Amino acid sequence: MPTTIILGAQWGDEGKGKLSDILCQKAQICARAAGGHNAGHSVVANGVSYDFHLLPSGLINANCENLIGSGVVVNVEAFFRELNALEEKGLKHVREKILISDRAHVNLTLHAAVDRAEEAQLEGNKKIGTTGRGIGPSYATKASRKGVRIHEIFKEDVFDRKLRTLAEGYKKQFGDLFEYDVEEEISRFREYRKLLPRFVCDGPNFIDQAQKSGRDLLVEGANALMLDIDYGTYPYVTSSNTGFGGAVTGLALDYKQIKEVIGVVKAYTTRVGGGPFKTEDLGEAGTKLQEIGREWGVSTGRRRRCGWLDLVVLKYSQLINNYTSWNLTKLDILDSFPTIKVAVAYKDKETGEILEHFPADLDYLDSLDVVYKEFEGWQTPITAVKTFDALPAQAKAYVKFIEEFTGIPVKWIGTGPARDDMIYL
Ligand code: 2SA
Ligand code: GDP
Ligand code: MG
Repeated sequence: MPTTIILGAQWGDEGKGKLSDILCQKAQICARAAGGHNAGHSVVANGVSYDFHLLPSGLINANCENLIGSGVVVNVEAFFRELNALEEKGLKHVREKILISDRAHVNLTLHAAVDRAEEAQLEGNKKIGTTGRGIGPSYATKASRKGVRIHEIFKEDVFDRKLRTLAEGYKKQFGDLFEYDVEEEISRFREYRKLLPRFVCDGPNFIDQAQKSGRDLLVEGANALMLDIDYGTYPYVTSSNTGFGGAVTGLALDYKQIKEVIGVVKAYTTRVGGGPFKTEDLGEAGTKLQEIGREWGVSTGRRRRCGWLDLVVLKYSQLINNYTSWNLTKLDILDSFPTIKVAVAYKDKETGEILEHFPADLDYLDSLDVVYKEFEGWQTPITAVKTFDALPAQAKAYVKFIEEFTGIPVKWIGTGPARDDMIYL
């Protein structure tokens, strides 16, 4: 390694968790830098399927230490719930292998109540379609300097006062839409205050020591670039920096130690929640992708919208994150398609101008046509294929086109959900 960053290149659920699990068999530390318990990863290891929302997926590996970094918003209830769920699946070491940065902000039940109230105020297609986990409100209280950090949980008076002040403010703002019992939350934290100390560390110091001593560090991205607060399809985004920048600030990384930035890209596209999706297929192909790809949310169970791979999005994603390689995932989901479409440009309906860049203005984006290139499908199962050379010619052509178009090499190809279903190039 020593420091490798895994980032989602589209709208999330590309299969970051699976690559993370594979690399964590070697990595000594796995760290989350941003987001919260909205980041659902499903990982299949040794025949067992594990679900992660807040915890890093390095926890499957007994030799890997895990950190929830300073840029994450931490829901303490979800933290313990997820640790219990992993233990119930037979992982015995997890409590010894997880730490939380003292600088991370606390995601409260209060934030989820604000999330619900805010979504309720939005109409129709203006709704963001959040996970309802209070992620946006957590980053809002952080930015407005009213948030509560992990280390403040242990100052009971400060913690209780801050919660009551926040609750009072939101009650004034939302009235009956804000359904929340501050005293109930305060009493729950009396218990957490006893349970949490062993898990809390000085986050930036932990990373500094790890990088200085040359330990292999894997940063597991959450969500994806097109959901980034600055570069995603704003306002239909999550509220953190989900790209390269967020990984660096969320963990205080020494950038000189970063050797690889792997962009995880699904062989087609999915999106959960509202917002633009130029290559969405609302017909047969979209339904087929959803069913074969089992495209529903790990955290909320919501159906994911499905459509074709969009190389305009990918090029834009590359422009922001500067990936060193791609992990192309779920190529097997395309096994039965006679024809596979890929977006290569957008076209201005009025002027006929071809756009190769992703625009900021969503109304303008909405007005554009999509230019597709069609590929012949391979129509044969590829899950058992273990080398690039052994892939069907049509699948190789598809992969090569993605490499040439984006200028980035494909280093990993996912051919199924299990650890072994991965071709390494
Ligand atoms: P939020 O809750 O404020 O972060 O929602 C804002 C937008 O970000 C999207 N978002 C996601 N999109 C895909 N996958 C996510 N994680 C879960 C998963 C989602 C689930 O892995 O399946 O279980 O539903 C995720 N988290 C946030 C969200 O849909 C909004 O569009
Ligand atoms: P993440 O949020 O990016 O980690 O992705 P999710 O875990 O939310 O969604 C990806 C889903 O696809 C999970 O159920 C994975 O087990 C599964 N998956 C990952 N890679 C592959 C692959 O190459 N082929 C197939 N069929 N499934 C995969
Ligand atoms: Mg996911």
